[in-house]
Amino acid sequence: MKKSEVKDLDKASRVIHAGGHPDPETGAIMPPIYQTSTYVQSSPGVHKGYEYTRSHNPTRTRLEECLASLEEAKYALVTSSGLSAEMLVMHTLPAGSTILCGDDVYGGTYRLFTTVFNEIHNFIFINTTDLEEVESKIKEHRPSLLWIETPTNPLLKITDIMKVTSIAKKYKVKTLVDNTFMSPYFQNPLSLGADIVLHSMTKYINGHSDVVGGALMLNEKKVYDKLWTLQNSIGPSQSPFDSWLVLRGIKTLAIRMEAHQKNAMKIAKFLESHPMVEKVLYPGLKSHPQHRIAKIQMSGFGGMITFFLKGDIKKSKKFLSKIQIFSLAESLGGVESLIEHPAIMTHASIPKKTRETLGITDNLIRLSVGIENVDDLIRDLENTFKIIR
Ligand code: P1T
Repeated sequence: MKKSEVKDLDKASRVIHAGGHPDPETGAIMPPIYQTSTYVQSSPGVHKGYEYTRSHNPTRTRLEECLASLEEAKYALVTSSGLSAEMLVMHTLPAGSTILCGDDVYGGTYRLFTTVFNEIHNFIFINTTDLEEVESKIKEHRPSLLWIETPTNPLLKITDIMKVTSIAKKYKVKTLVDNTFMSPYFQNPLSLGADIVLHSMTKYINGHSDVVGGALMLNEKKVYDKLWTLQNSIGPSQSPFDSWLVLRGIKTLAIRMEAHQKNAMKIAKFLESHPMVEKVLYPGLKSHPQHRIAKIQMSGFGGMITFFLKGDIKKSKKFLSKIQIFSLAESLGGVESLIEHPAIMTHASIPKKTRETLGITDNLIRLSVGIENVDDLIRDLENTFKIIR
């Protein structure tokens, strides 16, 4: 299909066809893995658009084309990890910039900002779900960038992207949205007013827990050029093989996301009615504090659930050690179900006091619901509750 024809397709078709033209040389329906570090030039400086794989690679270019299409963006840049994408964004800002960042973000993001880039920039953590707080902090600190994760990791707090970006625009502040939890299938922040979208491709976009990768999508050429120059100069480009694996994984993004959310909805309701559960956080539940916003800005509720067990750290540890089908591991967004303890695992780099203020307590458990048979998953949870009772 021609690029112009792919543009008009539904997202469920674009995940398959964007960047998916047959190989011009052989007609191969699957993209070749251009596993090469360099490209032969016919005379110095004369080449076919590719000079060196750190700078460009045809397999990666196809993935970037697909990602740009899914996020309705002009440009996409694929990086070696979600965190390296974050690093590139930080380097676009002049030294001494102020960044207003959501207070509940992935622990690695918090670590990057508070132990690496705190030497260069100023970070102020705020509750981005509170619009009055956002406006007053923007007025007070005049930041260069507003950094939002929505839904947040691990508390699944939801920020109203349209409202927050319209406040930011009033003060000429750019907004970045980390869209990892929703994937481009369920949420498109650029169309809601954001300037940059970031993904850890390690999660839903690849979906098979066999690649680490990141991506940035945006519409502004000047910022894209800066990001590309930084990537080329610093070096966190993704390998051709990993880009190929993501191109393979992304083809099923639409059906995977539908399956994740169908299972997650049932599990969230099961947990909500369970006597050993104190509280469940899932954007699809009516009890979620921002359920109304979720329904408006997302086209699905995703596969992540956070719940509070009735009991202490000992009980939580026992639950996590005894469960069978859910694997005890960091990460999320793969076809298999994962379970983890944010306070000990993914968010351990956040100081205990800050964690407690946010509500990341010792009885908080995070589920990444996979696409297995949902009755098997519920039985697994039920059995584990019985064991720890
Ligand atoms: O792991 P990496 O590909 O570098 O992506 C970092 C990252 C960025 N943003 C969000 C919202 C994330 O959740 C992550 C990584 N998160 C985990 C590994 C985790 O288990 O939560």
